[in-house]
Amino acid sequence: MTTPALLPLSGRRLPPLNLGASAFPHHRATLRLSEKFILLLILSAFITLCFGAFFFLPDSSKHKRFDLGLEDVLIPHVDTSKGGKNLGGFLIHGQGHDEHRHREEEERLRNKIRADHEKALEEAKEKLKKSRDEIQAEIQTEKNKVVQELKKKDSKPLPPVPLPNLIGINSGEPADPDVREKRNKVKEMMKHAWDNYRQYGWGHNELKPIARKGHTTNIFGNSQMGATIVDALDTLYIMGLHDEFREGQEWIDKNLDFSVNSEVSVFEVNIRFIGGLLAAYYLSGQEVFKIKAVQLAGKLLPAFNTPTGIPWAMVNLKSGVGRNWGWASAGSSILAEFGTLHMEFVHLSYLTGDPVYYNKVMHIRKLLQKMDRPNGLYPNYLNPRTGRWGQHHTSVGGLGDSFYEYLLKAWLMSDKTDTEARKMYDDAIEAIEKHLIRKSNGGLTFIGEWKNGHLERKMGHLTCFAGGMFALGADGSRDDKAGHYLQLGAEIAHTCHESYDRTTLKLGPEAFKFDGGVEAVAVRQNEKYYILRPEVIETYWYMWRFTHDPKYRQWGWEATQAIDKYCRVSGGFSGVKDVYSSSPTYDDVQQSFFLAETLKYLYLLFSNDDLLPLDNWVFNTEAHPLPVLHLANTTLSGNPAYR
Ligand code: DMJ
Repeated sequence: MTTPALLPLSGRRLPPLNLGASAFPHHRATLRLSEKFILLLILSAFITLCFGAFFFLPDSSKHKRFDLGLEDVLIPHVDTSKGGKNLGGFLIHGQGHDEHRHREEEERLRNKIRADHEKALEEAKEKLKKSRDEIQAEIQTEKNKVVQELKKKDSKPLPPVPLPNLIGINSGEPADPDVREKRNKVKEMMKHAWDNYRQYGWGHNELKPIARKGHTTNIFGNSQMGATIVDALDTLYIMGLHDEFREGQEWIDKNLDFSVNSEVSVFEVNIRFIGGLLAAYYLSGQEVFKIKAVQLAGKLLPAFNTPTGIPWAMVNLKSGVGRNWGWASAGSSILAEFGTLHMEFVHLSYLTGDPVYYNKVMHIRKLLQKMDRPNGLYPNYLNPRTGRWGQHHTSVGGLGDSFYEYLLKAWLMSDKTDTEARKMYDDAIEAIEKHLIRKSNGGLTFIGEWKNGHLERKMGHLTCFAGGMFALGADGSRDDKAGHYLQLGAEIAHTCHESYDRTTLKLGPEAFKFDGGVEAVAVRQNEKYYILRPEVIETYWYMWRFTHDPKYRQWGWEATQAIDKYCRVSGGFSGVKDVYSSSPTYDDVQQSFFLAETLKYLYLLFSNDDLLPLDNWVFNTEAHPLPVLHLANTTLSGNPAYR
């Protein structure tokens, strides 16, 4: 094989080599031809080697520059952590000083990680020196901090609105020493009820005054929501029990939490909690009550998510899932429940400027207006899925009562501008008078219950509130029948007083009959109980305000004494199981409405009329006073605040 080095590159022969003296000076004279040949051989081998090496060098074309129009140099790289851009395996770097900066940054990060790591180790060592309890306490403190922060976020002040006329909050002291004494007695009873709840049931919904511990029912769900505290606040306030009021306020501020997995009655929570909080806010001006009321109302809103907008009876405060009572006819919602939201919801819209609450209750009203009413009466049951009535039962007592009350009070609360509500009230009352109100053989006026075209001649303790309602609605009644309705109120008050007077304990039964020779007396054993209810005393108070007939104070005092004698125990006040028994047994429940309503109405009965005057205040169905809203336009829906 011929060596490529010996072949001409371009076809020309190579000239003989002249190696000269400069290459091999010592041998110049003595070099023979054979030596020259060997040297030539070595030289050609060297040249061949160099030439070959040239072909085996790596292909420099692979290192060609990308022309990006930048002064960047491409270096094969896959790590982008220094801030370069990776383009198909090449990292584009800025100029040299950038690379330097990246290295510095990398170093700084490494140092920081090292320092953090050491710090964490130190802290862990310190923690291990602490006891388990100390560690737990620290965790709790941290948790509390987070909760407080969340609360702060939730408690943003609401936009200010002009406060309505708040007249007669601190008045009412009677000049007559006898009346003053009676009033003081009622205040002392309130203190007894509160102090025992404070001692034995604090934070629970209600008190078991015999067992001396907390009590609750399904209407409040399964959590401790302090129903008695919220329900009692405004009574404490108007009685001047300010230390107790402050205790209650503090508990509400720190503990009343609505993010609980608890299924509550929408109606009860509205009348007791929202009504109680709003009244406490208006009386005291303390923002916390308004904020809590609005938070709670937000939790009730999912109950309205039904095909018709008629709310479920119950709602889970956490999940928002709603449902109806299992006992209600055909899965229906209850008239007295979904129809007793108006006052509180209008105030919520007024205070927040958010029409959502107002719209919910107005939607209910509009729906009811469109429906057929058998004999002009509203049945107690309405199915929220179909929008159809359930059983055709009508009552001015349980299941129906406060729906009628709120029609009248919507009108009063709007400064008599909500004439739509007044018309609905007038129509309903006319139908009730025609079909449900009768006189007994002994001359007692009573309100019976309508059941599928038949009148049941039985009246409930709950129905006794209607005496006060008729009196309250007398002024402004259709065809100038004010005298008639005041008279009707007086007759109902008389009948209900009879139901008390015909018992052994002088306390009224849960329900009483006007049938088969029986007049205003309970017949069935399970209707003979008295659970500290307010309705009869409520009617005495309204009748007193409108007539000043001393018999109402007298009847109220009889009831006060009977309650103090038969319901008072050392641990508070209890309901009794049989008002006809001379040795009654207790039900061992101090109902929250005893503090909210019964004692408040008694206190008002022995106060002057300038305490919470009825021209300025409207009491919700749980006796929580809400101020009249003097709105500019003729109907609430016409007020810009509600659009
Ligand atoms: C109260 O909670 C309210 O008055 C409600 O409207 C019906 N009754 C109870 C007390 O009896």
